[in-house]
Amino acid sequence: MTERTLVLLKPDAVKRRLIGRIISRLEDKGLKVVALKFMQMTHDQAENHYSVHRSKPFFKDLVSYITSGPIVAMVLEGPKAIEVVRLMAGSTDGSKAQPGTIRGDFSMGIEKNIIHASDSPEAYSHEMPIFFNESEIVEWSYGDEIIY
Ligand code: FUP
Repeated sequence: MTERTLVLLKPDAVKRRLIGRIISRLEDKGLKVVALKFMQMTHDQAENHYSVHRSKPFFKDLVSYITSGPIVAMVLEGPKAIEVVRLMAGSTDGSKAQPGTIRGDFSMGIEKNIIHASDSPEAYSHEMPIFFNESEIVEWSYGDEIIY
């Protein structure tokens, strides 16, 4: 079933000039970009995005980090897109993430871990409107369904 997921390339990905390489990996897999934005998150957006972690000891540092520089926000579409992008992202802690995953290949840390990807349809429904209006999501077709 085709679904959508919200992906963020975090400030460390942008500062390390990894935007193109990471988007290439996601495109190579067959995921379709349906929305894309370069932006800097506000404090309010960051607190809302990470609201499930509000009571955690790392919350304050996480909010400062995610607002410390520009990010890329994307909505990607594809069959089981949520599960597929989570697999490609790898475990939260880059030092433990499998080589071959985005975090496994590009991160050594748990905070500066390059990428965020929605972990459920409920998370997507919460996260997507923080970054995009419904009108910014573009419905389009490759014109070749064999892509999947
Ligand atoms: P993930 O879904 O893999 O992005 O991970 P979580 O939702 O568990 O955590 C969200 C973000 O909090 C992570 F990307 C990094 C940060 N984090 C920490 O900084 N310290 C921790 O101990 C756990 C998570």
